[in-house]
Amino acid sequence: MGLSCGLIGLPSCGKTVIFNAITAAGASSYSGSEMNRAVVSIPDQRIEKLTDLYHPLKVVRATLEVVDIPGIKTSATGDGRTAKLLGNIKDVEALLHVVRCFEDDSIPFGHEAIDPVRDVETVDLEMVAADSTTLENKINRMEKRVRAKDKDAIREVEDCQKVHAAIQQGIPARKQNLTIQELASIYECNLLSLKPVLYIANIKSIQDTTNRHVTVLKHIADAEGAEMITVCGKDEADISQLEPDEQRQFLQELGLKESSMERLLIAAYRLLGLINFFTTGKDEVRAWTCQAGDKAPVAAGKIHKDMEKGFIRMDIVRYEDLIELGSEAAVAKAGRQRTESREYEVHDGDIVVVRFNTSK
Ligand SMILES: Nc1nc2c(ncn2[C@@H]2O[C@H](COP(=O)(O)OP(=O)(O)O)[C@@H](O)[C@H]2O)c(=O)[nH]1
Ligand SMILES: [Mg+2]
Repeated sequence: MGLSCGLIGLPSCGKTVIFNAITAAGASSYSGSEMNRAVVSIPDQRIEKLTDLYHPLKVVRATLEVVDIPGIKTSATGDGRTAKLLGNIKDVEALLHVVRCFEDDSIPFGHEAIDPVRDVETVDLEMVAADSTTLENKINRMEKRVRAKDKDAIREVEDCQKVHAAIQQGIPARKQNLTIQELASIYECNLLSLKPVLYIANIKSIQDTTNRHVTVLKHIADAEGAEMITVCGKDEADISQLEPDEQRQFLQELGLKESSMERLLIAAYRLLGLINFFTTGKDEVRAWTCQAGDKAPVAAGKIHKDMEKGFIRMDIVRYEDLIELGSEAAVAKAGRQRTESREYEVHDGDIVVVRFNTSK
């Protein structure tokens, strides 16, 4: 299974409503009983264009797993339930942090006023508290090796202690500007506060795109170099119930191009550092997912392990060239088809044919 991202945030900030809107927007399949989980398709206009060009029997889009992680509590009690919730955060690679930016007295929130600063801090502190314990456990486990003057262990523990000290001051690991060495030292801890975050400002209505709470949240996001997107979970959930044609008409009437759920999924995908490459043909047009920076054999391995093992070369047509010239043959004729070897880093939008040797 591919990568997954988790919706987190205080109770009643709108996670489940947003989850429902997301899963209705992308064809979904459910699994798991305790938490809402779904595998959703990532919208990609290029797939539609490629489909028009090839009229394939089958189209396969890129997917992402989205998990609705039920409420982090307002206080760090460290009880079993909290531990379990935090454990669920461990299993996702990126966090979609929903922050309530809508006022509505009829929906209890456990607070007098809406306050994104307080809410983000509360959630960060929960994660930081869990990380503190995780780091302490690791440091304790390594004590023997440190006493035996194992140089690697001493360095690793020093790194962990440094991160731990900052965590004790309430600074999430993702905001600590850690070096590659420090990141390697804490890698196995899988710290919650190190996971990349996309902030989601949940607003009252799709038309009222901003308010002072959204502005505050944007500042928080900017300060840590994170992205923020604004959605109205409730309206989006309603829209997602409409037929595709009605949806488009509805959005048009509001002067909107796309549903914010599409924006959200694309942003989540980017947050995970993922890119798409394609394979095309009469049988199938398919988007594949790899990490930005993956070399050609690794990307080929996403299609089939044998392609990675027996990798010879990759023939590539750029999506833009194909659309401009209209066919692979035309791209080849124009001399724009490329052949790349093992060291090539696959680009977003590459249409590939992998040449490989099965006897290797
Ligand atoms: N007005 C308004 N209400 C919302 C919005 N998003 C969620 N709600 C309402 O807030 C309540 C809590 O939402 P829910 O998704 O269950 O929160 P969760 O605890 O984070 O999963 C529900 O009654 C929703 O209908 C929104 O964008 N605008
Ligand atoms: Mg919920």
